[in-house]
Amino acid sequence: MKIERLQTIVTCPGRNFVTVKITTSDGVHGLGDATLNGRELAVRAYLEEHVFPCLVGRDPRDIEDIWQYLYRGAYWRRGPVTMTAIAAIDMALWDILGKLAGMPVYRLLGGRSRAGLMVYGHANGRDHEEAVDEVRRHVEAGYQAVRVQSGVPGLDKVYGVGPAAGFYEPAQKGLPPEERWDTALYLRHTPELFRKVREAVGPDVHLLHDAHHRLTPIEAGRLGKDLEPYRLFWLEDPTPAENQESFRLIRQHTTTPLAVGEVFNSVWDCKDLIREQLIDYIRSTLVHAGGITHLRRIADYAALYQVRTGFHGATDLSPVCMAAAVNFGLWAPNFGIQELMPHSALTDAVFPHAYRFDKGFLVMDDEVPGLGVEIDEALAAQHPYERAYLPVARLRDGAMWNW
Ligand code: KDG
Ligand code: MG
Repeated sequence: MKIERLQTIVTCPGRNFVTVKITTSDGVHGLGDATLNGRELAVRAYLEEHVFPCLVGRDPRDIEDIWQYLYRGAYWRRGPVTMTAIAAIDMALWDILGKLAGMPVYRLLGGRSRAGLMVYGHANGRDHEEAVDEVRRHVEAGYQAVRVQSGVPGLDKVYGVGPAAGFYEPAQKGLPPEERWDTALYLRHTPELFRKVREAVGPDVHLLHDAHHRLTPIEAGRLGKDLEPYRLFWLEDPTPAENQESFRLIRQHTTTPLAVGEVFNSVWDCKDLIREQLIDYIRSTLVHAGGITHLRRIADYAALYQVRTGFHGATDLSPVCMAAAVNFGLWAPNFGIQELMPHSALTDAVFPHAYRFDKGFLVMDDEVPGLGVEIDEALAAQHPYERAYLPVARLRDGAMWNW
């Protein structure tokens, strides 16, 4: 059996997605997500110009060798574009292997460790009251874990909060929008938000929060400490993690659990964070960190240090990635939680999938072979790519800051 055809399918059913489709000489095909928000066409070019020509004629069952060929063999290692491209190929090959075996991918990984993946939804409010209402709405819908983000008085736009209650999609058509940021205002208002939410929903709901890289380590330590009375499930991306050592300072100041990694590409980005137990959840996900083959290594390494998974699951991770994440999470013994930001009905129509939300969990019917996701190519073609970017952030004096 050989890899015969490799394609990218770029579509914008409301937001952009890049999908890899690999077809074998036996007519079996597999799908992989290759979406890198705001840099979609760089991954497509990397795949089409530099990866696809090298894979035609190879045995699609040699997943490990193909992974090593694309990683070690490229000489230039890591980086978001490379690792997203490798991830897409890897996912598609696991999908093919599952279809060949007539089994879901989680069975090939070692079988189920659990019945379903606990997910967290997004409660976004333009102010605290709206955020509290959104948390209540999620709890009524069955969520056991809810991420809470709120507008900050004095700031026009804040990460995680859209123009209407609930809905939030950060990527915007056209060129990158600019947002103003003020750490002092954010630090003043956020503990109060969680005081109100905890008071409204009681002790049992898991509450999460994403600081989205905005703080310095000592500011993050202070926020973690101020949030301790409200018993968060996690505080995410408190500070940029290029410098893994900086998390030591945060840990010295707070027992609020920490989650990091949605922008990581490989185990090398989180090796020290895990080994020194500076984090509690690793958020790297299949599409941006080398696919199932590499995430399995990261998860196994993390398990040695009691770090659990908490994979990124925003709308820019396509249903192909989510299907892979569900398979992965059904297996991973140290699974922690999965982010779920539901896709639009149109996106779900372009990518029909076997996973579904059920009372706070993502579940999948038992014996769907492969990843359990397909693409409706005719519908995808009706929604061509539209340039879109994530926003950028500036401080009040105009200097660039971390978005
Ligand atoms: O593409 C970037 C988004 O996925 C990211 O900003 C969302 O931080 C995010 C999250 O936790 O979902
Ligand atoms: Mg995040």
